[in-house]
Amino acid sequence: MNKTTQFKHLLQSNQLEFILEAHNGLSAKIGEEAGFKGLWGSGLSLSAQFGVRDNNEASWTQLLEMLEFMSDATSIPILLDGDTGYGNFNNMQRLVQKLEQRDIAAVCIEDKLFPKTNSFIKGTAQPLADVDEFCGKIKAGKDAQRDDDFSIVARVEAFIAGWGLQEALRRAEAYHAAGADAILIHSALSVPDEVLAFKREWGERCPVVIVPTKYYATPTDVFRDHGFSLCIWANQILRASISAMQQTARTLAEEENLLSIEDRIVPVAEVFRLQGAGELQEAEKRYLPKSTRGIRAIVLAASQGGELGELTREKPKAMLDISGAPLLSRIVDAYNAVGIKQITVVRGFGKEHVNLPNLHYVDNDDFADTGELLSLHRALSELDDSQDTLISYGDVLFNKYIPQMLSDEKSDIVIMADTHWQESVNRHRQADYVNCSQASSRRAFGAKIQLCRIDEKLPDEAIHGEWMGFVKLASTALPLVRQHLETLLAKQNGRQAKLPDLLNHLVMQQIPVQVLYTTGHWLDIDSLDDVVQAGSF
Ligand code: SPV
Ligand code: MG
Repeated sequence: MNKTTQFKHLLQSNQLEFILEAHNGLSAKIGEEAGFKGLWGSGLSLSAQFGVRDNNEASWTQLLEMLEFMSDATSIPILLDGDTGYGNFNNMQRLVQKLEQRDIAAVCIEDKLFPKTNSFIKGTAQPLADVDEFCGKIKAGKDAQRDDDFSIVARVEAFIAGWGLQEALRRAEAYHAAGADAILIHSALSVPDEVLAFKREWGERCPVVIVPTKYYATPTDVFRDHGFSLCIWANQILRASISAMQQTARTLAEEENLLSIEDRIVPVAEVFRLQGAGELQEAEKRYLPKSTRGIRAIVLAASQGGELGELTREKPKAMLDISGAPLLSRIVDAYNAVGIKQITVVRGFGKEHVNLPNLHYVDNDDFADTGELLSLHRALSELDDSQDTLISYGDVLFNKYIPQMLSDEKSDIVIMADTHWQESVNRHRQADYVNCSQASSRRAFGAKIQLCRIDEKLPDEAIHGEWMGFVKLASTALPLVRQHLETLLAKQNGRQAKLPDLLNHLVMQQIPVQVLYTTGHWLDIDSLDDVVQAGSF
């Protein structure tokens, strides 16, 4: 429903409605979230938030800019406190046009002289507008509006200026006849006597709006019983924020630390929520090219690496010192070198030692009796499906061209295999060998090679290479891979399963796993000998 129509319904509903003061996009949004069906663009609050007086010191176009933010931030109607209309009938017409353009539902103008003064500052000394001049302004405003539901509220300041009920009624009658959609009857008394007397005489001629700032002690049911249409809480959000700001500022100035403040203020996450940061993140997934979103890495580093004996008695393998820097920091450097800086590390054994900065840590505290797939699952549970993901091990050093090749490859699931696998065999260690749709050869160059099986125990004649521990999952493959990962983990011994088990499972499900062949430029740290070699890697 149009905001203008929403506001009209508030004015015309047969119950007392409430609108809340707001003075910027944030307060407007907070008002809407609290459940208000409309907002009051208070002149006092708007000028105060600019740090100026409520005397038309801020120009009306400056107010308009802020109203645009308020309107954009909300879906409920705004009634602008338009003071005196910022000039004569001509200025009023332009004001109405500009408000309609910004989706402001209604404007209230008061029968005082420009520049006005807030009604609570020496009200009785304030001159009132000439009735005929003010009626012309109302008529001009009504003639200027394009939307039939745009409302003009005429504010009667007769009580404020020290005139009595008869003057208030005379003015209200004239404004109503000039086309005003409602009358706002204002009073500076601490009791509601003036507005109640007015309403008794006025009856139901048109909706009546009140601002009980000074007669706040009056029970709201009194207003209901008298048939008022709209009640404006005109400045309480501004005042509440001033209290909070003053208290916080003073405490910080005195204490010079955040300790007694932090728990009394909203977390920055709440600021982001109010700003709609989540919506932007969703939009980025839809509209940004994938390359711009970047690629991220998961490093599986939960295991102790017991084969290194004394070296890994306390620290896990990933934190082994390699020529003055931990192995993990060399891995991070290689990723960083190709622009990958979002790195999630799964820790387990000796996790307190795995503490390099700028990494996202996920813990697998069951590392002693679980396998890599559980670690991978822990990491993926904390990540969304928006980014391509490289997976590697915390004990494998590599040249930066490896993550580069994997990122450049467009297929959904990609692994890398070293065709110089026989050299590894010479070192008599266990390795994950791959059998593929095609061996590496000049003829195979450029062809899409698919994984057929990955196994430590392949017969030599079936081996096409040694898997180097890298898997790339495109963002589009993540939901499917998650699903299969969970299926495997749920199986008997699933919690001990390793990455090759996942790859074989995917192949068995006819999900293609592409293989990129390469030679060398990586080092799996499995022995003291490897540690020595790593120094010159
Ligand atoms: C305002 O909120 O700016 C008003 C109401 O005009 S009052 O301050 O009570 O005059
Ligand atoms: Mg005002």
